[in-house]
Amino acid sequence: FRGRKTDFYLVSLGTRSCNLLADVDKAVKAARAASQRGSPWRRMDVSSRGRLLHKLADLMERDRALLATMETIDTGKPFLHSFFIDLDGSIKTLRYYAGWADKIHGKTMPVGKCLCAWNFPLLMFMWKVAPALCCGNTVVIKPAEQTPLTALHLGSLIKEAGFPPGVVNIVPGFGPTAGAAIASHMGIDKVAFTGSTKVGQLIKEAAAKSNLKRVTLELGGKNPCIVFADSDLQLAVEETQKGAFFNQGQCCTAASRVFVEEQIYEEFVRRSVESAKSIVIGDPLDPRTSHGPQIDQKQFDKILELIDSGKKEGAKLECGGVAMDDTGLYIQPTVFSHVKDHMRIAKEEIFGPVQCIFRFKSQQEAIERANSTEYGLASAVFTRNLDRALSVSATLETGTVWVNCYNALHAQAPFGGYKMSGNGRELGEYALAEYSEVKAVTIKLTETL
Ligand code: TXE
Repeated sequence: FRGRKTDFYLVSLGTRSCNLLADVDKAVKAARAASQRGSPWRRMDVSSRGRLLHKLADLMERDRALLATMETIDTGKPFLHSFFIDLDGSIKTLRYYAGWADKIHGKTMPVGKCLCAWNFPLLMFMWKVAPALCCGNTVVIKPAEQTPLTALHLGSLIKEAGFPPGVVNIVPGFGPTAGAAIASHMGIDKVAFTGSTKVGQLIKEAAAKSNLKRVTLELGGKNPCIVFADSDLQLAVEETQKGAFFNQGQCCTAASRVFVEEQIYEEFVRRSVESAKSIVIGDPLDPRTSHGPQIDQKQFDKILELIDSGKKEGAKLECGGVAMDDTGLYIQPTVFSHVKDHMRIAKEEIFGPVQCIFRFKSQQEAIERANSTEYGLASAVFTRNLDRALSVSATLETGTVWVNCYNALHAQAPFGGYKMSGNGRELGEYALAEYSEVKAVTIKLTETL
């Protein structure tokens, strides 16, 4: 996969990168024109809008194998994951918002007298585009430069479904050019971004310096899992490890800090290592594979450098820790035990298949250490005690808490981060507010009711 993938995306991007600013401008103009008063998109009744979103979901179902293959070629994630997880999630998100299209309405309230804003290419596309279209907006999308294939194919499906021209505009390109042009464009009202915290800061700055466009950000995480001695041990081992290694560890929700109560620590580590060693690594297009390569050389090098820092700082490398010999950008699933909070692997987002296991003594200590990070995206609690599950969930400073499960994401449930993991919420009813303006119209009545 190394090298071959690079050739692929240069073919699709090469001819476009020369005039990106003009392309972004053209896309914004097309989106603005498509949302003009009187345009087919503005005139379309809300149930037809919902029907179009359903039609697009039908076309994605028709092209499911093709889209899953493209997603695997772009990202290196195993084909069965693309087919069952990414496609399933994208189609469900579309159908969920298709159902909302005719249910968005204002509220009337009586008042007294007064004067009176790359790791999952397809899913990220849908998490943003489906609620935006559901609310009647027009959109400009820039897929990550590493992974443009599925977005481009979706462009043709959007046309085939019958969305009016200009409603969805796809501009593949690089961050500092196309991405920056979008963030500072005067003709864009809102930007939704998924990526690194550093770029999230640049986007907010550009938004503030241009037209104060609204910004929602879904950024990094250093997500804690707290495993109590009273939990179902095998379930906790399996879920936290899936959380750490899913998508080759390239998840903003990766279970990157696993805190285990001291009584079960050694056994938890033993079972985690056994499980990590049984993972099938290989060609992601082969359906038997459960672990593919990393996305690109830059990420690959960053992960190995962080693994090295873990060894140097004194964490115990239990398994993995190295690349597979010259087959591509593959890194063996890696487990570190005896990780301490001050180590780089405990603080920085690794974005690779590295599980870090910590030991704790008391509930209070586990909560404090879990919260002592600049991030606040997701967390998990493993216990059979319902009271404890609820009270610990309430104190964790993260937008999502999973109890006795991991990565349980649904189109209906809001997703987003506290602190430097981002602003705003995606999915569920909450996302609708991010893509609509609220207007209060107050009418003075001449007759009292
Ligand atoms: O991200 P970037 P990179 C984290 C993860 C990873 C690190 C770096 O820790 O190791 O970020 O990854 C666009 N203006 N996540 O370098 O640079 C770029 O084109 C506007 C977490 O790939 O943030 C791409 O579309 N846009 C994460 C997107 O930003 C710009 C997902 C992501 O690239 C831009 C990915 C600019 N100046 C990485 N510069 C998650 N939250 O899941 C770049 N971009």
